[in-house]
Amino acid sequence: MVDLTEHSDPRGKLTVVEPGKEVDFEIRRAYYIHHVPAGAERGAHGHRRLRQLIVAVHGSFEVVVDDGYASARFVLDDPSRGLYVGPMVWRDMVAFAPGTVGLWLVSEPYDESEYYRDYDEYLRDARAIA
Ligand code: T46
Repeated sequence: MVDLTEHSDPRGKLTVVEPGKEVDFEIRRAYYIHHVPAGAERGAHGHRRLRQLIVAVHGSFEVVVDDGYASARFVLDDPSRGLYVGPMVWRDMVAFAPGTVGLWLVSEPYDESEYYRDYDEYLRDARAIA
């Protein structure tokens, strides 16, 4: 988990993500997920190269990460903290609260060939490089 720089004053809070400070990669793309129906799950993939910071800017959800050997579950419910996820990690996003907006800041342009969508293929490669 990464603590983000927060500026708080009587007008509210402003949270900053700046390459070289809160993240150590160049941010080349951003996307956000919203209007997630109750019970929907997203993810179920890994990335070969992509690095990302995930922030629940509103609401909450959980991210389950798996490196091919062990898994861990992180609750994202604070817009001043992000979850860094590196390459070769399988991830699932679950338990979205109603109205949640999740922000992804990532290191690469969109490239479908860079995804693992098949867990067995991911597992084989993840274990081969470990
Ligand atoms: C991730 C999770 C959290 C694009 O055309 N451009 C984009 O930049 C992205 C991210 C997606 N798309 C298209 C590809 C699919 O037709 O949007 C559609 C939904 O994407 P996907 O099925 O990959 O959605 P998620 O929620 O499973 O995964 C996405 C990201 O792909 C992934 O990197 O970490 O959000």
